[in-house]
Amino acid sequence: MKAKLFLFAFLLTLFFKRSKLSEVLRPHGVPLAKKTLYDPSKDFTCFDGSITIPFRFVNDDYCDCGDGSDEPGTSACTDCLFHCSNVGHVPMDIPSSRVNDGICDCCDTSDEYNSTAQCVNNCLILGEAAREEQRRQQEVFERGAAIRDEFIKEAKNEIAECEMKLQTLRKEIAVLEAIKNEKLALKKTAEEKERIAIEKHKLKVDESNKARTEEEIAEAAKEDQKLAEAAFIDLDTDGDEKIHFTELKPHLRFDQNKDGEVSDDEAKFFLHMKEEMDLDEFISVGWVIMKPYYFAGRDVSDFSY
Ligand SMILES: [Ca+2]
Ligand SMILES: [Ca+2]
Ligand SMILES: [Ca+2]
Ligand SMILES: [Ca+2]
Repeated sequence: MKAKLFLFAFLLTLFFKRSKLSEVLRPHGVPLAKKTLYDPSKDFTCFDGSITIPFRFVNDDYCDCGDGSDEPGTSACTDCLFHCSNVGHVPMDIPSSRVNDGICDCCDTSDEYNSTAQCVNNCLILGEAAREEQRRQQEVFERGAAIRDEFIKEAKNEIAECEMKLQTLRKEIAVLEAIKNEKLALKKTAEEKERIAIEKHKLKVDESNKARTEEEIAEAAKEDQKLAEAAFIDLDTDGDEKIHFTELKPHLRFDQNKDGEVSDDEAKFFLHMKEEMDLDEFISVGWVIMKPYYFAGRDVSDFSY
């Protein structure tokens, strides 16, 4: 146990000796960055440029400069900072009012160089603890970083896999699109063929209907002529192949004013106001006027010819 304590004390002493060697000489309380501003071979000019004083006035515990720059290592000036080098641990700036105030603020005891405070330099122990904590945090960080890297790697793999699936699906979509377009083209062609066929059929039906209608009209005209011829024979009572108006007078169906007799004019009316009419003229002119009167009160289907 004693041997271990001795070894620790020896290492501590060795460290401080090395630290002292590596520490750059400068006025008390001056950070390394401001070392060049304090040149003992020259008079000292306050940082604010207000006055120049002999260098021995630096850290003489009397505040000469308005900005306090001549007293970096004492509490003579208010609102100034004192720099602890804290070799072995982290450097620190403390308010200069804490210099020689009897309380140990800097771990290297440099703030209490002229006081009764019994400060112990524990920078190495604190520094080691801080470094240990830093190492621990670094390890935590590295473990976290490794986990994060693993996650990133997995995510990248998943993304790559998804990309491949996406590519495959896109290819399948392209194939299906092509098939769809082909089917649509076929459908369109079939529909066009169907449309043309329907058009042709419709045209044929129309033509057929038209032909049938013309045929029916011709048939009806023929039937009507037969009726006219039969009526002519019926009315030509003396058989001279002419209808004389007197041959119409006995038929009361031609009594247009319904006075009980067929007048001469009423009879001639059906003969184009002439006295007589042959068959051809009767068919083309007379029958058209006469037909409704001829069949008045009679059923055409009963009429034989
Ligand atoms: Ca001074
Ligand atoms: Ca102090
Ligand atoms: Ca006659
Ligand atoms: Ca009459």
